[in-house]
Amino acid sequence: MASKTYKVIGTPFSTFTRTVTLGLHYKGVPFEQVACLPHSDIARHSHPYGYLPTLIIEGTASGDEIKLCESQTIARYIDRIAQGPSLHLDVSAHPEVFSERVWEIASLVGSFGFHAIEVGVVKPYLKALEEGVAESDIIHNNTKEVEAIVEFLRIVEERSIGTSKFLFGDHPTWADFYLYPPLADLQALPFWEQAVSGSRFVTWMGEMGQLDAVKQTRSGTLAEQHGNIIVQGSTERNLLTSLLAMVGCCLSVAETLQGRCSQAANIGLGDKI
Ligand SMILES: N[C@@H](CCC(=O)N[C@@H](CS)C(=O)NCC(=O)O)C(=O)O
Repeated sequence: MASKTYKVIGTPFSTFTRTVTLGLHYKGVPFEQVACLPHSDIARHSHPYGYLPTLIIEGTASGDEIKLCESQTIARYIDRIAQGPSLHLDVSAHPEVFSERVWEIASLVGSFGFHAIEVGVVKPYLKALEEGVAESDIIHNNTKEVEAIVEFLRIVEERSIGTSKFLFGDHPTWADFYLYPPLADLQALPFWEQAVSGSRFVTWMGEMGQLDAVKQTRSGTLAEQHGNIIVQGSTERNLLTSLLAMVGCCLSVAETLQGRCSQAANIGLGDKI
């Protein structure tokens, strides 16, 4: 019987896609990555709502191609096919901590952190830069949004093991792999110090940066591309436009929901949706 092969559908720019590729690299599972945008033909063909990522499994016993979507589903599958190295809490080292905390953080990142960082700060920053607003003004105008990130990180900090190298001990867990991609985007922007100063995330980011899986998934991310904006000068505007298009694609529904919630809040429906 042929062995299974794996294809990840999603641009490296997508933070949820990076969570999955971090897990695959960390566990040494070979895969091919198809770097497409959300709602592109291939994304729509792979995911019922055209989102990223999807994992396509070929070479199954039935000969059928299996498409798994939703990053937490894919994470469970990766754990099943490659049990080690573990991306879970070591309960023998930390019997006092509920192991479900790892998934609590993963879910909080998906539901709140992604929104606070990507919709709240990354996209407005790139948009303002593209419109020619001075960076000092952008920083000044985003104080409230950065405060929301500080609050989110405080929530993560209080639910993780404060004294450990990674969020839940001396090896990374899925919680670290969910939090890292949006924080790596933030680290590329001038809000980073304000957002993390005095928190565990300053050293945590350094520890994460040493992981081979992190190095292997950097290409094509905002952190890498943003470096090009700074050094390339004349191509800056084009690059910004394409980065903005990429972030915009990755956030279209999140933004619509945000708009709907704030309209509802204006007419007093905030607590009903
Ligand atoms: N719950 C999904 C969320 C995936 C997600 O939001 N992906 C972004 C790219 S990072 C996307 O496809 N966004 C499309 C949109 O917002 O329309 C998961 O965990 O896989």
